[in-house]
Order: sequence, then structure tokens, then C-alpha cells
Amino acid sequence: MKTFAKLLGAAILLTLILAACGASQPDSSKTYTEAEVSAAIEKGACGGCHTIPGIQNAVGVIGPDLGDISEVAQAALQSGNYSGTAKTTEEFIQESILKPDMFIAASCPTGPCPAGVMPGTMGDTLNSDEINAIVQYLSGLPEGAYGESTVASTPQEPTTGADIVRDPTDIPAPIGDREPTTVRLDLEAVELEGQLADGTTYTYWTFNRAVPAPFFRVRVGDTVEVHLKNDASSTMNHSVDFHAVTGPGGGSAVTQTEPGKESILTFKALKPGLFVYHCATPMVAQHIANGMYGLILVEPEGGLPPVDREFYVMQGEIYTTGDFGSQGHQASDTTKLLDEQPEYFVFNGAVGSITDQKPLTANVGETVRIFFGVGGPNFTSSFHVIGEIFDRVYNQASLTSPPLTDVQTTMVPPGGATMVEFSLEVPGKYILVDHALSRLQRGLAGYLIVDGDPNPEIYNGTSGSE
Ligand code: HEC
Ligand SMILES: [Cu+2]
Repeated sequence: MKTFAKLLGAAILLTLILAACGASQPDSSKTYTEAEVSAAIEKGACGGCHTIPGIQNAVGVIGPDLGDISEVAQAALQSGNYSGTAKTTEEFIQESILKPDMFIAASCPTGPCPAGVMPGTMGDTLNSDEINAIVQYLSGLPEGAYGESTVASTPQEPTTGADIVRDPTDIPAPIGDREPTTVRLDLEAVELEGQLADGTTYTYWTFNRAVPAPFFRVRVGDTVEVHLKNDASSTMNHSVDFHAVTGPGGGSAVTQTEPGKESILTFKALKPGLFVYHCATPMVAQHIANGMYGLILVEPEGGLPPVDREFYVMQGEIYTTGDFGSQGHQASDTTKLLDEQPEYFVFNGAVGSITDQKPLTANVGETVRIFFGVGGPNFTSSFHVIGEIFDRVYNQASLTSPPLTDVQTTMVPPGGATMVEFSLEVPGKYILVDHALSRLQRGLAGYLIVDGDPNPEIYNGTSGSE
């Protein structure tokens, strides 16, 4: 009954708005090309949630299959239960894009349709031409217009985008010894065109414009006040789930945020540890793959033992339409995402991020600590530094258990982290890898460049290859 009242209210409101400003009717005079339709659907990210026959990558599992939306629309219009203002199939589809809250679709592939998932701001992010293109395509006009897709096979020109790589030294200072207090953390969800590799760009979804998201540092017992803003230009709702939170959804239950809005979450950091946080808006795997993950360190009482240098590295996968190495802008590929077949594996968001662009640097005689996490969304990392042995591994990022000592490779699951420490005895270039080394060929590598005098007693040799 409540839902019905809400629907009725929404319908009356919509009628008033439409009457006041004159509804923009779907324009059926123009015929849109396949490229225009695909671009509009990609911009609206419809394919991340909906299956849309004939559209590459539109194989979503959250929303209903839109293949039969004309029949759905006709049935609704004739049912007598329909409370909207549409008279035609086209108007019905347009209305469900612009006012999704009015609609309760019959069912979604995973069960009852989750409410409030379809972004309510399509009307702001898509222009009327783009909406018309989608409406025309979904309502089946023009009849059978588009055959085999040609979009992916055309070779593309190299593209350039923003630098989204988080510097591995971008870490706040240790908290050390203080009493618990209240700490404010600011997050902003921003979708932007970033450089994925040489000549290749990708639409990242980020917290604060970089991947991984900011490294946060609080103390056990602190009260943490998180402000999550979703940039007005976003196409998606976004949210945040902190693994350091005790409470529903790790905070995502109260932080689902529409473009242009802000949510506030307060939680008490009950346990020390190094915790992943990530966006938790459906399809969650897609939001994570697109870059929405980071780490928060909850320091134990008194802080961590001091080291000379700390670094922040996270591993993720990227699922692009084009093969690894393809030039130009790459759309996200939902089929590959659901099949867990990434084209790229990356540290800190992009190929070359912490090798050529922003390597880790240190000196012989120093101690280093790496905060390492896996955003994923899917692959466990066998984290290893070639040429080093971890003196201490805080297994599973537990800071209350004694660390493992003298470890070669440590396993870090998606949504998990580790803290490793070691001292540097020999200068040279050390390579951070996931020891599942095929991933090195797909972009996954980092450098730790160590300066200092040679130490032949520990490492020496003459190469037979010269
Ligand atoms: C984040 C996931 C998501 C995105 C992105 C999304 N939708 Fe939806 N959509 C849904 C869900 C879930 C429903 C069912 C919700 C409901 O009925 O309340 C829905 C419902 C619909 C419906 C009504 C379907 C019916 O059977 O009644 C249409 C039409 C639709 N979406 C079109 C689109 C188009 C076009 C786009 C892109 C411009 C889009 N959606 C983007 C999740 C999404
Ligand atoms: Cu998100």
C-alpha cells in the first residue's frame, strides 16, 4: 500500500512537472546510427546492469533484460495499474530512464529488482539526443537496423587522459601515541577519463581522482566521520564499504549517494588492522574494477614500530573491450568481468604506474614497510618482491598477531591486505610482482629502486652473457 501511495505521489508530481514545463517527447523523426546508440548506452553505463541484445558488453545481471521492453511497456500501458503519463512505448521507455523510481520492474535476473539502483539522474548526464537514440533502439526502431557490430574491430588512434596513478608515497604521517579522538575523512567519487597504458585510456571511477583511493590513517578507538560526496558529473550512484566498520554493509547501507549529493557515515574503529574499503553500489564488481578501492590503517594503541620508509600499493584488474595493448579509448567489458577474464592487471591503477612513472625509492641501510592490498575484484595476489625476503609479514594484515618472519611470497585475497617489512642491504632494482607471473605480461609490475654502495659480501657475480 505504501509503495502504491508513493507511486501515485510520484505520478502526480511528474504530471505537474510535465504540465508545467512541457515534456520533451522522444524524437522519432531522426534515425540514429549504431555508433550513436552504442555511445549513448556506454555513456549511461546501461550495459553494466542491463542485458541489451545487439549491444556489445551489455550483459548486466542487476537490471531486467531490456530485449523485450516494448512488450513490457505495452503490457504496462494496457494493464490499468500504470500510473505514469506515457501513452506510447517510446514514452514509457523514456519515462523509465528519467524517473526510474516510478517503476518496479517485474523481476531482475538475481530475483526481485533492487530499489533505487538505477541512477535517477540519467536526464542530467545524457542529453536528449542520446536518450532518444536509446529509446529508439530499445523500442525496436528502426526494425532490425543493426546487424553485426563493427565497433570493436576498427583500429583506434592512441588517446591521452588524466594521470590517475596514486603515488606510492602518498601516505599520511604516523599517528603514534595519542588518545582516541574524532577524525573526519573526505571522499569524493569522480568518474574520469584516465591513462591506462601508452596510447590507451579508460573511464575510471575513482575516490578522489586516483587509484587506489586515499590511504587513511586512524587510531583504534577513534570515532571516524566519513563524508562521501558524489561529483555532479557522475553517471552512477556511488557508496563506500569500509572493512574497518562494524555495522550493516560496512557503511554502504547509509552511503548510497546520487550524483551531486553527499552522505555522512560515522563509525567507531573497534579493531586495529589494515583494512580495504571500496564502493559497494551494484554492480559492485564493476565499481571496484573501475578503480573504487583503497586502504585504511587503524593503528594499534601506541602506533606501529617506526621504519624509514612506508609505501602504499594496491592490485586490481581491468576488463576492457579491446585486447591488452589496444590503442584508444577502451570501454569496460561486462562479459569479461563476469567471466573473470581481465585484459589488464595493474598496481596503482595503470600500466607503468610504479615502474617508470612513480617507482618506490629507498637507500641501502634503510627499513621499508609496504602496505599492500588487493582491490581485485577477483584475483588473489601472490605478492613477492624479486630479490628480497620479507623480514616480517603481518599475515592477512592482522596487527594483533605476531608477524610471520622470513617469508618469500605472501597471499593476499581480494578485499584483503598485508603489511610487509624488510631491510635493504644491496643496491639495485627490485621488482614487485604477483608471482602468478603471466600477469606481468598484462601490466602488473612495480620497481623498488635502492641506492647505495655495493655490498659484495652479500651479493656479487660476473655475468656470462656479456
Ligand atoms: C546501476 C544499474 C543500472 C543502470 C546503470 C541502469 N539501469 Fe535501468 N534498471 C536497473 C534496475 C535494477 C531496474 C529495475 C528497477 C525497478 O524496477 O525499480 C531498471 C529498470 C529499467 C527499465 C524498466 C524496465 C522494466 O522492465 O520495467 C528501463 C527501460 C531501463 N532500466 C533502462 C535503462 C537504460 C536505458 C539505462 C542506461 C541509460 C539504464 N537503465 C541504466 C538498473 C540499472
Ligand atoms: Cu561506485
